[in-house]
Amino acid sequence: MQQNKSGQEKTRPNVIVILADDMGYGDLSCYGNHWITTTHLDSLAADGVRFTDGYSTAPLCSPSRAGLMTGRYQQRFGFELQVSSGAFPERKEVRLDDGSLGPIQGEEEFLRRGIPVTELNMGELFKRGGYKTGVFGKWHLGHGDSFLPQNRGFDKSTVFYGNTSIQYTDLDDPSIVSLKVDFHDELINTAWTRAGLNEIRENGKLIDVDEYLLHFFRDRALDFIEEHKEERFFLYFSMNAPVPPLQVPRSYFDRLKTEIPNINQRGYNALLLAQDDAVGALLAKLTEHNLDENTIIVFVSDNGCAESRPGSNGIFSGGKFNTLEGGIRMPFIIKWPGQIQPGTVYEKPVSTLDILPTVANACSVPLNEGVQLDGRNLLPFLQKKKMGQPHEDLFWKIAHFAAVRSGDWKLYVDRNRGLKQLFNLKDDPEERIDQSNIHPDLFSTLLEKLRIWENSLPKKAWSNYYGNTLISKSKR
Ligand SMILES: [Ca+2]
Repeated sequence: MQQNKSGQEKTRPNVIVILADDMGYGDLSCYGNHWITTTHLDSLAADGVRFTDGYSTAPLCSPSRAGLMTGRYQQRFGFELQVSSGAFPERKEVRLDDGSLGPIQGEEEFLRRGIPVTELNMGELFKRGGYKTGVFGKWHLGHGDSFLPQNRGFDKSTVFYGNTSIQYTDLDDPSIVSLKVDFHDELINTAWTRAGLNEIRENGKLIDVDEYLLHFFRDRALDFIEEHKEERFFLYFSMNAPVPPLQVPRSYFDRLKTEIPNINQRGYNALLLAQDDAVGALLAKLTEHNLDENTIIVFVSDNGCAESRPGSNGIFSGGKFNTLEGGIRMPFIIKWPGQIQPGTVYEKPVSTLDILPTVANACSVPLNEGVQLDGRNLLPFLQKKKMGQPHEDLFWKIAHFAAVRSGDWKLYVDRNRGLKQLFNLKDDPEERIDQSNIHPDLFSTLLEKLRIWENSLPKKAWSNYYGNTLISKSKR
């Protein structure tokens, strides 16, 4: 083990950030899923803190990941929208992630999209701070040279660059159940394929994968822990689940035969179980090497479940693409033995922005000097050393959607539909009762806060068509 002068290296914890793709608030049993028991993810909550009001910074993959990885509102560097969705952006952008037809944009346009090098992500910070860094799974933060994981702080990367990659390429194999569950399945060139950007690359080199992809990424993450068990490591396990294309090992599917009669719902929940077991394998590996006591584990999802899918956003309205709670409120858990009291339930609003400052602080990893983070170190709040709340306000903006969360109140904006609404999330978590007329002063205060925040942002660095095709299918 490397030791520095103070011996500090001995106690600096490892960090594992586990990200789910499109998992809804209600998909884990510790967040109310009654169909299945997600034993391992629930155990993280039992051993650490479960956030009831944890948010991602966007209801969409790339921008949400840009906020998570930098600890800054992604709009601060123009990263409001998806970097790309097509497996073959060099041909054309046939469809966008919302399912709508987008303008034709060539490869040159896509190559310039990503997190500017002036912003440091968690991989870069932890590498600088003396950690071994690895990312396994979905990247989706740009595929121009300067945006690739191997050029942005990750010692080891086994990833696909695009939005989704098929879990299992042999569709005739009876051991895997493949189900078409929503709009995603109709995306030409982006779903049910592992081509173009969705091929698997190890440190930038194309590799063939015959295994079930989630298990392949799990095993690479396990290898990474094994390889660096004597050192300090930062592991970003960016799982390609439970997002469609929905393919799941039949053993999981059959297990739910009697409990869940609906085939799509059964398949989706089976995938949640497979995902939970992948997390369980990581936990077992930590225990095997006696690393569990000195490893911080963060689990969160990047955005809510699309409303067209058989997943659950709990009681919330909306879902992926919009800034109603269903799109942005996430299952969010942190386990840190010895520092966070087991079984803590924290109810004040927190954000994926907080992950970077929290883990960097825990590991004495220096931050990007001169750059103001939007996230806060959550530990003093969780340990009740700091009273009050980490955030007075949280903001969202994506295409025509925006929102502000301020205490129990939420301003919701859908500019395409001319909607500006005020909800009290404590009494009305489903965002049904607009109180803008009952509390006009508060309403205008939040509108003004949003205006000031939006005015503080630079122009977005690129535009995507963000249509209403699917949003119009919204249950509201
Ligand atoms: Ca996503």
